[in-house]
Amino acid sequence: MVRVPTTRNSTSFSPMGQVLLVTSDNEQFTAEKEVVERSVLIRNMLEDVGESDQPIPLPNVSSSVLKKACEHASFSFIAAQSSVVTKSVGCRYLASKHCELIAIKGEPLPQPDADQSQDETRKRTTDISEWDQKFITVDQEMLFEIILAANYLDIKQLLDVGCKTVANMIKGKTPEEIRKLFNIVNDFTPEEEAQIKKENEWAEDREPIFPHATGPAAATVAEHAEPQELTFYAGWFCPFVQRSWICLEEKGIPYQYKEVNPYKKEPEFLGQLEALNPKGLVPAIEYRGNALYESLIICEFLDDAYPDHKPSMLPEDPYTKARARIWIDYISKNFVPGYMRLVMAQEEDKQKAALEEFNEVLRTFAKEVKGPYFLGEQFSLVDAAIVPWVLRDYIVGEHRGYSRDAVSPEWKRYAESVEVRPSVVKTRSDNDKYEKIYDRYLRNEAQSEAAKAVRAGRAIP
Ligand SMILES: N[C@@H](CCC(=O)N[C@@H](CS)C(=O)NCC(=O)O)C(=O)O
Repeated sequence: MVRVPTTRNSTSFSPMGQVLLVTSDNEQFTAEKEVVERSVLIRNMLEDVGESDQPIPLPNVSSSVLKKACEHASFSFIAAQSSVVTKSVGCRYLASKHCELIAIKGEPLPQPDADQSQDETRKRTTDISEWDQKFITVDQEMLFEIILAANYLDIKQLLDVGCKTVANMIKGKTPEEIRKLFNIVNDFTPEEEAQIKKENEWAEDREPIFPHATGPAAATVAEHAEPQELTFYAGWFCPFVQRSWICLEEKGIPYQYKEVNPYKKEPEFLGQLEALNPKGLVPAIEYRGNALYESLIICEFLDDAYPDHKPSMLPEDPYTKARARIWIDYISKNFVPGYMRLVMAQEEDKQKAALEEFNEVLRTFAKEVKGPYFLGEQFSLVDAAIVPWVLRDYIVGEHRGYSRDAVSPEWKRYAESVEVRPSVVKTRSDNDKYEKIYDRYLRNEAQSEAAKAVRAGRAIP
């Protein structure tokens, strides 16, 4: 019988209970209950069986891998305990003993468990603490066994360390080098390989953009493949495009959707888009042989060119219409740049200032909302002008501390009303695809015209 390293007999100094585990090679382990409960699988099993002396079988984990898993669980448990004021004297003692040990060895302390709000960030970085790096310096067979065991035992932190290690091994390598590293046989035909390369070409671009709409927007694109008197040159990812797209959908105007990547400054593409829009930006439209651009101007044009297609995006009454335009102008001058400044802010103090400024802009806007939409019952261009960024507010939620609740109850209610409007849902792609684009903005590395303008303190083009 093996006693797991880093755990001790509970009666000697720890009030924690002990658990008996049996591995695939029939070794028996005793381990501290609170340590092995880092495994969701074991925690659930213990809950199911209740107080019992019965050993817990782990038929998918060998003794050598379980030893490693427990070593990791033990350290992350200790780190968590040492970072909070523990209730149990035994735990505190255990924690301090291990911290002393680490301090003597001059090693950095492992980080405590990431809480739920840090979950997304955790997934996106490949940073590994020094302790984890040493821990995971094992041969490849053991590395993959650890990953499989972490997945089976459902130990989030250990799985992260394993997967990030593999991700770091892959980073920057060619497919051939990766095959060599992991001993993978290339079973693609040259034709299959060429096809895969072509499909993934976009990832090599300076501003990599997934090539087409996804989620509900993909179905909307498919419904608008046939030529019409109006061609909509669009990028599925672009919030400005979404404004005009929402108006097309609201009004039920027949249009042909054409996906263009405005960042891919290829001569034939640029020729086509620059002829349509001298700024080289999407959205642009071609209507009976004439070109137009600028999202909000396209929206107003649709009202004028298609008067029989209801609803109108601006109200009939001149005063209400003028007032709607004041708030559309407010969105363009305050809200959109405020959102971008917040996304692109790097230093903590700048992020904090940008968040305060952004929240204030939203609060001011929300006070004017009649509800459920800006002008009341009628969905209008004010809503279409702002809602693309309402859909994308989870980006600043995850990375910049924004929350709808923290703005105001009026804002939260408004955001929840506009984001479920059918024309909004129909033009929406999957969040994970938007996220990829915002990665570059979040690092302040985006090279779009809008990003360059924000960086230089100029108005967005
Ligand atoms: N003011 C323009 C902004 C359009 C815009 O910035 N579009 C972006 C995509 S979201 C673009 O085409 N960027 C290409 C580039 O920056 O080179 C509008 O409202 O239509």
